[in-house]
Amino acid sequence: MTLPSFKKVLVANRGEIAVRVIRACRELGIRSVAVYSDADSRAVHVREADEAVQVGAAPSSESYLVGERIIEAAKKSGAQAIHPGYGFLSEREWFARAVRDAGLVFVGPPAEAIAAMGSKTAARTLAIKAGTPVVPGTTTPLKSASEAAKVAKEFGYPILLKAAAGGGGKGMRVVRAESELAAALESAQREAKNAFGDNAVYVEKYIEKPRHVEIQVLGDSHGNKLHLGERECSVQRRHQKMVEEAPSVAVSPELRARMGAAAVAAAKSAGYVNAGTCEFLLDAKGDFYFLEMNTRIQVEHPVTELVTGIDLVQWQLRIAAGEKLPFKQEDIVPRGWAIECRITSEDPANGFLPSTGTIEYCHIPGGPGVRWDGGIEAGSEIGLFYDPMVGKLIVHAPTREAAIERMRRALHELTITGIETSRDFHLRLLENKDFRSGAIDIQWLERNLSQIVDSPVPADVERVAIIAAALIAERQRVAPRRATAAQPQAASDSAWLRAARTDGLR
Ligand code: MV4
Repeated sequence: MTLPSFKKVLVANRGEIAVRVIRACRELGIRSVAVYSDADSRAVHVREADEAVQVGAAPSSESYLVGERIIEAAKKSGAQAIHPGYGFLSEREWFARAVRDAGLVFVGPPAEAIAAMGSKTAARTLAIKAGTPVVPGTTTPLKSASEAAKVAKEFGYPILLKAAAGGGGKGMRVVRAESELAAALESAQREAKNAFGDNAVYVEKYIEKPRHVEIQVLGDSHGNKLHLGERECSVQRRHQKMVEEAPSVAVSPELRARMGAAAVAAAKSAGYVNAGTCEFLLDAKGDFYFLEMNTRIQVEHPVTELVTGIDLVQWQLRIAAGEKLPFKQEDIVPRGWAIECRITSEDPANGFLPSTGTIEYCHIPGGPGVRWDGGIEAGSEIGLFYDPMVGKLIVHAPTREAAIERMRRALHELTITGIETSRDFHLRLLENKDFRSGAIDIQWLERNLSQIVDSPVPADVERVAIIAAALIAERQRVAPRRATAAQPQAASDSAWLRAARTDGLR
């Protein structure tokens, strides 16, 4: 394998994904250029890169989203390519085009492929042409409620109205009867117009209680395309994934091959190159339906890396530099089980309210099969300008059970103080019997949220007892007489108090 021809790459992002890309660059012998806003001058990604360029004020609309500034920074620093990470400019067709027009390489798909997959109705049309199963429905925007009613009659209620330009569930309405249709269509169109500046809404059959299973695709510029298996992403709240795994308990090798082939076919029809992901709904019967294609590296890519042994970010860079994929589809077999927990600066006890402050102490887990992709350290300031995800804890083990035990162990090691985080919530979630058996769907977390938030973290009860024990032991050590006078005889002490005292003195 030849090394990529890039000598320097600009990383148009911040936080953990910027650090992830910088790491890949360093391993490939590529120099990295970070960009940063006024809020990020002392951020980890800025220090980890070989160079850094300030691109504007704290709001992302004045820094990480200003394409011209970023392209200018790339040219000034002598970078040959720009890696957009996820979010920000990663799926903006105009940015991919502007990078190319500036004589630089966009580390991602061609602008045309981003455009082709950018509209849900266009993506459905492409998928249908490719023979990829899509949810029954239309591929053109609805003109009236009566048109919607006619389509709905074909496959029956409930139906789902969706914004063609949609994302994140905006402009979506479930309709369970014809009588609700007109009002739902009007409000979906209004919401779509406000969110995307486009009121186009189309209709799909509503799939009840499906799983969200997505297929990682990788394609080079020489016509080779393959899939790297699935990720199970059903554990989500308000369209924010909280736990992802690879593989999925619901996907057999045979189903993986069929979903994989369907994803590769959809990618081919869009002229896709580089790393991308096809999202599917998988219903209880085992039928799957293409939803959309994400034309970027995704947050949850590490679980695929761990089970396939393929470094996706390195391959993004190698593909962008013109390299050929050296592996064949049959070489790719998922090994073991990987789980990722997205650690956010949110307070689950307070309705997941974003928590701000300075990280005062930070202990990152390690040991066998544990990976941390983070962008924070002690001293990092967590504000409200950007996404609340501070890092991802990812584990790999031979089986799902072993991976869950490993994640539990690693979450216990993870200590972040100064801000609230989702860490304890993740520990609680891992105790849940539905999660443990894999009996989950896309609404499972929201149905069970309050029960999980209110459940105890068993090992933490022990931890609190030990801290209490240390305090009791210390009090009795410094004031033995008062303790003797005020407390019951040792013989009548509870086993708990005796154990506590010895543990506390250790
Ligand atoms: C659906 C669906 C059920 N039936 N389409 C939500 C966001 C967008 N990416 C697609 N979404 C859905 N489309 C049909 N025909 C349910 C969802 C959905 C969902 C999908 C994936 C992950 C989480 C979700 C949460 C709620 C609804």
